[in-house]
Amino acid sequence: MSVVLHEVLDGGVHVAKVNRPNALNALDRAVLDALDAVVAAVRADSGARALVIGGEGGKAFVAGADISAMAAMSPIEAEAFSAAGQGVFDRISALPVPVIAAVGGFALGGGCELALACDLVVAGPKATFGQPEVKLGVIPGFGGTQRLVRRVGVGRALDLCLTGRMVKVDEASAIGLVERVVDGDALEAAVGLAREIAAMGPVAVRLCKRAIYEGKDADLGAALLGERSLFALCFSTADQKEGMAAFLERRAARFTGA
Ligand code: CO8
Repeated sequence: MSVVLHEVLDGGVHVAKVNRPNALNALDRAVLDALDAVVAAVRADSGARALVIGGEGGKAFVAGADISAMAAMSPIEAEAFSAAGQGVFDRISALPVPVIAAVGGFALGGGCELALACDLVVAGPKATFGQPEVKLGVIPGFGGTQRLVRRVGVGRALDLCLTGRMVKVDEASAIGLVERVVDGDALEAAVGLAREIAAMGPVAVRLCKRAIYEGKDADLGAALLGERSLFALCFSTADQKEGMAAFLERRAARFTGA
């Protein structure tokens, strides 16, 4: 059985589930490689509209990097493992389509970092986040110190990383770690959100994601110029013509992604 289950639902929604429930979906090299293969498949699929990442088994999204695989690592091996994880998570972030984390349980250490690498986090009632690495005598190594600070700010990132404490879903939502809290199944809700986004103009969705990421760390003037260029680029698409015509004709748009 594969350590990452990958399926493509109708409408171009890809779903990947980390599948090591007996180890609470801990990330070892095989899982990282399998996630990377999913990312490559999504990138190669011109019909892809979104990727949802979840964890199998109900109890955990991902409970961290695999501690048994790390325990005896040399510094060189640890650096290579960190680089491998950072590389995969960077490629997840860089996907042109939206990536949604479906967190139904523990998202700790590398699991919290995986959620942070996604564009949106949908969390169920039992979702629990944290960066407990200090309890193990190490620091986050899959982007946690950097993506967390960018997401929740310096004070909150320090609070989480220095104490290693676990954060329940309400606090995670309040500090901006989670975009949507749902009562039911996080994966189902994340797929629903992916479908909602997939119904929008596909080129516009990609360009919107690009505008936000390319502009967020830039000077406002340059960022607005970038937005203006991407806005203008939308007018080269059939989707812009269809979307606006459909509005004026009071009917649903039929986007083709062209
Ligand atoms: N790695 C390996 N195995 C794990 C992990 C993990 N991170 N988490 C859980 N497991 C395994 C347990 O060992 C146990 O296996 P077994 O049944 O064979 O004994 C099984 O999953 C079930 O776990 P528990 O019995 O512990 O379940 P509980 O309900 O009692 O507790 C917890 C659940 C609280 C989630 C607990 O399992 C826990 O604290 N897990 C570890 C969480 C953690 O510390 N995560 C951070 C790891 S470090 C990290 O992610 C760094 C990322 C950057 C790496 C950089 C590269 C060098």
